[in-house]
Amino acid sequence: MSALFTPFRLGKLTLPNRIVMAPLTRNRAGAGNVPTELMATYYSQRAGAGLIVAEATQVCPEGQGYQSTPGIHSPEQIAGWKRVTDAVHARGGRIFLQLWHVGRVSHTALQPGGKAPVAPSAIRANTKTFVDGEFRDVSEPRALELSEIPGIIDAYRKGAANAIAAGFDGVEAHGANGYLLDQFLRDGSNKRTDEYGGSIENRARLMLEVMQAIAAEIGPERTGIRISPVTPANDAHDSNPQPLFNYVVEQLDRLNLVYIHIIEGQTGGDRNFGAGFDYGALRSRFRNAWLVNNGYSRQMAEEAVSGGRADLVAFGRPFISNPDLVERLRRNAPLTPPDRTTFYGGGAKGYTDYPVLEAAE
Ligand code: 8OZ
Repeated sequence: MSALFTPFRLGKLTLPNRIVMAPLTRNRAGAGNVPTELMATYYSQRAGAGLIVAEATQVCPEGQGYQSTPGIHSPEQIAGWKRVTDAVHARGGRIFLQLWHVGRVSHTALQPGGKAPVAPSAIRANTKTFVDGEFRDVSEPRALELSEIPGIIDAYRKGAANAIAAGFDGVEAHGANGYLLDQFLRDGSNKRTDEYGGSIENRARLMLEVMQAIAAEIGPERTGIRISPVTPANDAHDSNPQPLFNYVVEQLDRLNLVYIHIIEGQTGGDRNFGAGFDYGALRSRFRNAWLVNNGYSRQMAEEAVSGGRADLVAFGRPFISNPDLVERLRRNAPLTPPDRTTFYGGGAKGYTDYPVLEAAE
């Protein structure tokens, strides 16, 4: 039997297979950024995944960077997510929530009071966001005051507590793709001169304090994190990512987090971007589950798991257009290609209307 279809113990959960649904931004939250019944249908259709990681979800209003992304900071949002987790559990699935703060990747039109987005330093990112139905350059951010950092950490802690209240099996902090935690890590976006900037230890401090707070709140066995060491996404860049991420992973290991989810290369693009980066050096520093992602085919995933390079493999776009992706991979059946025009925003079209295979004989 293929290694992809063997069970895996993740904290207190037993995943029936090694295939994870990656977090996917779909911009379909309702008024108040509340998860809808349609979102419950979408996720429950994908309950065959070994684990679903639900889409990036802001932990506070300032953490939002794109229109119609869900939150996990209001009672209505918690209730909306409860419908989602109930629907997934009713179909036998397991689901984590990705906790998000976009930092500087935002627009004043999305910020409370129309204020500037927050960041480690007042450096505008060379990237765009989706707001009022169109792509626009992100706004110039302001640097967070040292006195505001505890509030950021507390927002993640509350987000984790709210996620558990909403019935999630755990959370994944979004430490990747040039959002707030990644902005602090990298010397391209972090020019601070206090204890949150400068040395590797200082730049990693916010991420590690956030993870410590989440793990203390809900347990390390329910706490994962996503990182993307070499991605240029959202203008992320660092002069020397290898020692930075060696240190980050060593410290995450000390927190006994349940998994690290790693985007290899350029997010959603070239896997060889940043060639020469030694991912094995990271893995050897971490004892718990290693979840890999970025453009994996069935065969690549099979090789990664059977060869021991990874425990779990996340698929993104294939899960958009194949709700029964696990069953298709099991049968080596053809995959439906996704329609990019319906990725972000809209309703059921391109969301809950992709077909499943006929029942197997
Ligand atoms: C695509 C569009 C908007 C956001 C990420 C959360 O890159 C995202 C995202 C992806 O991690």
